[in-house]
Amino acid sequence: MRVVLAERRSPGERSSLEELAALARTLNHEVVGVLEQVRKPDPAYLIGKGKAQELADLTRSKGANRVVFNNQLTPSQAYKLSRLVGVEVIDRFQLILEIFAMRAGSPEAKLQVEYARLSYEMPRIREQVRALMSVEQPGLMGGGEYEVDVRYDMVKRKLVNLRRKLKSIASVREQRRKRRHSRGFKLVALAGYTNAGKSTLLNALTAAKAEVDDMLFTTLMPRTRAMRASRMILLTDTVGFIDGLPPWLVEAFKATLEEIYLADLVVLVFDVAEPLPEILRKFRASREVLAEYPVKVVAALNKADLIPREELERKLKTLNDVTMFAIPISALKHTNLSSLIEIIRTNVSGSREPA
Ligand SMILES: Nc1nc2c(ncn2[C@@H]2O[C@H](COP(=O)(O)OP(=O)(O)OP(=O)(O)O)[C@@H](O)[C@H]2O)c(=O)[nH]1
Ligand SMILES: [Mg+2]
Repeated sequence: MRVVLAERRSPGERSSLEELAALARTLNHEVVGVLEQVRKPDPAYLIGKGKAQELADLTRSKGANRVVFNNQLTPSQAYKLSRLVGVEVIDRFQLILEIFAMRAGSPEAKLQVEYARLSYEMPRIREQVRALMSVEQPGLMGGGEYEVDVRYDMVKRKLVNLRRKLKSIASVREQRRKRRHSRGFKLVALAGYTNAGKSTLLNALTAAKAEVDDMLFTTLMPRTRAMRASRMILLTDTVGFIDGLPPWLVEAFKATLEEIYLADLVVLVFDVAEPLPEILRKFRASREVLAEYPVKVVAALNKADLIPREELERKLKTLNDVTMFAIPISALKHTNLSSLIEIIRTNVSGSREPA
């Protein structure tokens, strides 16, 4: 699939087209063109009319068969855009949903992804059907309303059903956590942005053979293993964070994310090779995700092997100002893991009691 990426942003807003490109590559899409515009959102095309025409020309000249917007599109915007550019137009969240669907191996993951997909669709059904009807069969609006209702009810019923199943999965997970706690195990969650190296770290510290890949969202479902150095400490690898996740997506993955929230300790894994402002931004955003939960956090500055010593020390100094424990490691090269293990050991003992 050949894709053109598009982004609208407000003045002063940071571009995240690079991340969108990484998401697209994860789906095996080849990025053949990029278009960006700084302006306020336009109700019709999101970008300006002229820019939309430019997008159509770019898509045609590059022979692209899909356009991916980094912004959320209303169904009517997506519809109008796709009529103008002549190929399918989707937004960032549809792209993420497709990746999740591709990665979802277990029945639990499939349920969560299905729930997320329907939650995305639900508020759009009315507008979607209307947009279709008004363009193609203007006379049939009356019948269309009936179609909408049927579809709406069906999706609603499915969502209720899925929610029930997800609840029971969450309670199975909860029981298991309680059992482990009562047997004296300490639970440590590896969390952090996607591609930071969480699974590589899990493999380095345990006997796990979790899949590792330079793609986003390789891991969807938690995997728990005993730490080699301390058999009573269980490490859990989790789904990665990404910027701007809508609440419905977080809601769908609630059972999974609870492995993070309800751990005795969270090891937040960062890619220390990224620029410092980016690391700091991700650090703050991750802390925000965890803010509601009284869980202890240590920061593992991973991929230290990729940067020169001076750069690492400079970053470490800044990060030590914002967090108590920031420790540089290389999960890949097994560097400094003993220090991390020590920090984990000290911080899980005497942490909160099982719920
Ligand atoms: N150079 C270097 N690369 C690393 C290190 N740790 C992980 N990587 C690479 O970073 C990429 C992502 O690693 P993963 O362990 O899959 O990352 P993750 O956080 O589990 O990612 P998701 O499951 O996709 O969210 C892979 O290509 C790893 O080989 C490290 O310490 N140094
Ligand atoms: Mg992973």
